[in-house]
Amino acid sequence: MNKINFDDIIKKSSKILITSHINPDGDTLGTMCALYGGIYENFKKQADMFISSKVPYTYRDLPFVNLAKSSYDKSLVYDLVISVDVAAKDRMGESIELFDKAKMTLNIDHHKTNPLYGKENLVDPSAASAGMILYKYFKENNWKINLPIAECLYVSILTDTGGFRYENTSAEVLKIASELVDLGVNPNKIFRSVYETKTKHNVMFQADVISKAKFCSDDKIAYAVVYKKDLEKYTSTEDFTEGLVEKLRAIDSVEAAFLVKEIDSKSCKISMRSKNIDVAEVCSSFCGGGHTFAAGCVIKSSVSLAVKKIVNLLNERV
Ligand SMILES: [Mn+2]
Repeated sequence: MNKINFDDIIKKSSKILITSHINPDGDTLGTMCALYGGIYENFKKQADMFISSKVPYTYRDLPFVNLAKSSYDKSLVYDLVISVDVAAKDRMGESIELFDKAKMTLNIDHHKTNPLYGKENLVDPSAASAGMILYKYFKENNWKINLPIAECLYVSILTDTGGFRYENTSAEVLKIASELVDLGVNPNKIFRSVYETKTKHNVMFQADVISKAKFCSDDKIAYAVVYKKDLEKYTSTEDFTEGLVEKLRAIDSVEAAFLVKEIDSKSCKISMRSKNIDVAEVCSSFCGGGHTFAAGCVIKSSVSLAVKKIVNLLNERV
């Protein structure tokens, strides 16, 4: 990981924007909000925050998240734009224009497929979440971490380790989580807010999608499809597909699972999970990427053709 002098960059910048990635998750939002809080607490500077959509229901309690906006004046030139947990520039959504125009850019991420697109890059693929990288930077550089900042960092780590269950849950992850608890974070309160407040509609919707899942290669591959018309029935900001693909991967025979979300008749979004197969590599065939056992991509084809293409690639690997 590069050694950069982020403190100096912040001191020199008066207009700062922090951007999360499209379809925001707990890591990108938690890291963005922790950085917002950190910059305010330590430098008394108020950064702007970009979110591509409404705040997902799951993260409604995250400190500072309601200050994030999904539109900024395109003519603005920021001194500094920081992307967090954004694996590739095109995952920024509309903030990419502001990123490209900024005088300085910093890319804080942990995806192994990250091409180091920032002028400065703080990228560590061994980190369990982008928030872990930020926490370590805060500690090494003696940033004050107050309770709201600690809560944001905790959400980043909690969600990217699947609630401290995935293979990236190392001793270091638990040590940092414990340090955040020492700072006042209440694990039960955050767990309930993030994981145990689904609406009835979401639970019923997920049960319906799972019940229609398909299996192939002796049940080593599982997949499910969410059609646009089904998702449109729900107007909530809740992410109706969160956790779905993990449920398919949990099936004992399954080696690789994927969820296909129809965007329109010619494109669909894929989330892929595996137990041993490198799905970041599979997704990179479609210009996507991510982590070894959790990756995603967008395929420019109908749902049925996308399913065929992925099953073919996975078949060679299971
Ligand atoms: Mn992440």
